[in-house]
Order: sequence, then structure tokens, then C-alpha cells
Amino acid sequence: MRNVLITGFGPFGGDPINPALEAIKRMEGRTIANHRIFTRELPVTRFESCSAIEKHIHETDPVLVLAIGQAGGRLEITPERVAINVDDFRIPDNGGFQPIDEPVAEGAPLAYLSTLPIKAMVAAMRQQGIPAAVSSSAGTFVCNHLFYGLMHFLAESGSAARGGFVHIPYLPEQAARLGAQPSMAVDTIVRGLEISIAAALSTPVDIRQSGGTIS
Ligand code: PCA
Repeated sequence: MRNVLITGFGPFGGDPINPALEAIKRMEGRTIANHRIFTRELPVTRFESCSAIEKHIHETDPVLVLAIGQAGGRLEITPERVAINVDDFRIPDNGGFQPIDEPVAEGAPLAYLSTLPIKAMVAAMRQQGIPAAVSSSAGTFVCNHLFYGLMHFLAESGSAARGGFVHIPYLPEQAARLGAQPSMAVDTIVRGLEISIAAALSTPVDIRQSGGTIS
């Protein structure tokens, strides 16, 4: 049986909850399409997030790496299309770093595309009743940093593993506290992630379907 690595960020920005961590906690040890799921929490800090995921990849030897983070205010589960080589943090990360217009990796490519079949993942989730859409920007905070770092590491190390990033909405309990924010129940998020992983494992070449909405 081969392995899948799923990472989720911990809380940041003063909120005690990160839905990414809540979702992945429920997925540890599961089997999806004959693949064993390993879950790991990542710190919301610029450099440690990347060194941590590299360590987890070495430990778990996955065929697929899916990193999960919160995108507060989003309405749907959003597989990300592209990671850019830019750090421009709107708030300090959990280590107190707030880089402005710095590269994630000096002298490295401007961007990496996800190597997951993001269109097939979105189509599968929607077919099974989970709101989902492709996103073409993962922002310029720690999630984009980690997504870029992951894709750069996989490319540089010649790994055959496919990798990508998915942003998820707030949980209802966060929205109730914050007020006037969209949210999604954790069970729905977990189901969406399971459907995404199954779709990614069964889709070597992505489907051709429009996914160019602005969000
Ligand atoms: N979301 C933040 C960082 C950690 C997380 O879950 C982001 O979108 O960059």
C-alpha cells in the first residue's frame, strides 16, 4: 500500500482554531483508494513550515502530498492552481516574521503550478454535493509560501510525488464568533478532502474544464 501525506496548519492570527487542523485530525490513519493517509500539523511560520513538510515527506514517502490551509471568507473548498515566488505578509506569522515583497526562494522560478488534477478534484466534489471551485491565487502569506516551498522541493529533489494545496473556509463556530462570514461544517470539509484525494489518485491527467473565475 502506498502513502498519501496530508498537512494542515495550526491556529494563527489570534484565532484559536484552524479548520485545516480540525479536518486533518479526523483523517489520520484512514485508507482512501488503497492508499494510507498520514496527517501532520505544520507551524504557521515562514521557514519552519517548509522544513517541517520536507521532514514529513522523507518520513512518509508519499505518492501524493496535499497541504491544507484556512482561507477565511471563502465560500467553497478551493484547490489552488499556482504558487508564486513572493512573500508579502499582511500580518506577522506565528514566528513574528512579516516579509514584504521578498522571494520565497532566491533565484528560483517565479511560480509553480500544482501537479494535482485540480479541475477533476473540483468536478468530483461538486458532483458529490460539496461546494468547490478552482482558485488561481493562494495569496502571499504562509500558505502560498509553503505551497511554493513544497513544489520547489519536489521539483529540485526529482521526486515523483505529486503535490498541491487546498484552501478551506471557516468553520461555523468561527463564523458565529466573527460574524457575517461564510463557513462550512468540518464533516463537509473532510468529505470534500476525501473526494479530492480519491479523484487525484485516479486522475493522472487533469480533465479539460473551465475554472477561471475570480475569487
Ligand atoms: N492560512 C494562512 C496561513 C495558515 C492558514 O491556514 C494562509 O492562507 O496563508
